[in-house]
Amino acid sequence: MKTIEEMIMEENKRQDDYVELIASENFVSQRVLNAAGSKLTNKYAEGYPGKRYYNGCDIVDQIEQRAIDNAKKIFKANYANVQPHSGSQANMAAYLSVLKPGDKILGMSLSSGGHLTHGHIVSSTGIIFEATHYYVDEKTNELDYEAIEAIAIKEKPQLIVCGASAYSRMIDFEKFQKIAKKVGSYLLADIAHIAGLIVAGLHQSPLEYCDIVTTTTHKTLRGPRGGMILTNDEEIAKKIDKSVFPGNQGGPLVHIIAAKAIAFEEASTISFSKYQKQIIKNAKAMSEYFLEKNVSIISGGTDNHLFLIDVKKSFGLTGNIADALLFKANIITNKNSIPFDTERPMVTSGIRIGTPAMTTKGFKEKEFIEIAKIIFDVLTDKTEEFAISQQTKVIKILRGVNNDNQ
Ligand code: DSN
Repeated sequence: MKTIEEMIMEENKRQDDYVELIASENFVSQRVLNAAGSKLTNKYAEGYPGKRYYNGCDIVDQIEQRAIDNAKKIFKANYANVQPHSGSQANMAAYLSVLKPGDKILGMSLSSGGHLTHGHIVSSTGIIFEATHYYVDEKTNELDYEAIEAIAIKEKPQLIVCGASAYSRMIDFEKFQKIAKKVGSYLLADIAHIAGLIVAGLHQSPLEYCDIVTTTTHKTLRGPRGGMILTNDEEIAKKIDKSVFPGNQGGPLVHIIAAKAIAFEEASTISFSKYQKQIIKNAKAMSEYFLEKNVSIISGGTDNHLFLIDVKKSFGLTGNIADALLFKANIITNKNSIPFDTERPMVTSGIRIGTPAMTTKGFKEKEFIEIAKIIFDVLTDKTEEFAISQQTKVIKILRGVNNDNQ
């Protein structure tokens, strides 16, 4: 039987041998990795810096305070809670800080690009709260703020969620704020996907417009797997603290909090801003290649780190078949529902492509266009034999670049 250590070595090799285009994944620096794998994992620290339930927390107090200070600095926020174990837990803790079970939330539907925790029926957020949804416009596949306002007026939610997991256009938080004000609801922005772009000033920041902001720390932000909640409202901040601990979690993962502190420090550098700019340039270059080939891109392009291909319309394939074929060519994408998809979520009509991870590995427009060409050829040919024959080319492209995050 293989040991876990052997399996970790195999996973390390897998990460070296595949082109990683899952929009929510990234490769952290060695410093982040060292902190996440440190002896801090041995420590219990229920509570907050200076107010713990156990002794021996003086060092982890300093670490958590550093993570909080770094987060506040990069997001220009008055408050940060760095304890949520994940984006989903950040969302639930944030909801329960200002809502009661049974209250109504209004979020973006999953097939339009929203997240399960924005009130989908299979998520506890759709079970505990009464959830309603808004959709992208059927023609443009972009957010239609007038339509969202009409739904908000009709539904009168206590909280509106903006933010997405599969939406390639800018989100106008100011317009959402106007809608929330009009219907008297709280406004929460889930910036899990675009957090790094916001830190680099490449996307409008929601802090000025939203009551609460949640995020993961491991996507464009390039930190360890985890969540975080931000706000500028002093009263809401107190409620969030209580809702995270003891409301939703026990002891924080202090090794991960240390890794978050390092990632936030890295995110304050000029090289991080350059990296974020390159992510967008790469996504644009790749999507433009596909558009030239008459491939159907949802909403006709991208302003951020990802885009969706309608593989049914473009290649006569379902998302699950397309991502399986690409996997044979050592290219990892994920099947993804597209707006108004008629296929089930395990099948789908689309694939989602993101550039953050391979931009970290050093890919520029040239490499992304080379990969786009291979994707186009594999999905046009449709045979496993052809896909497998492309592996050598993919690995050659991978070996030709240097990771810029070590
Ligand atoms: N699973 C994440 C994503 O891929 O977007 C969202 O939680």
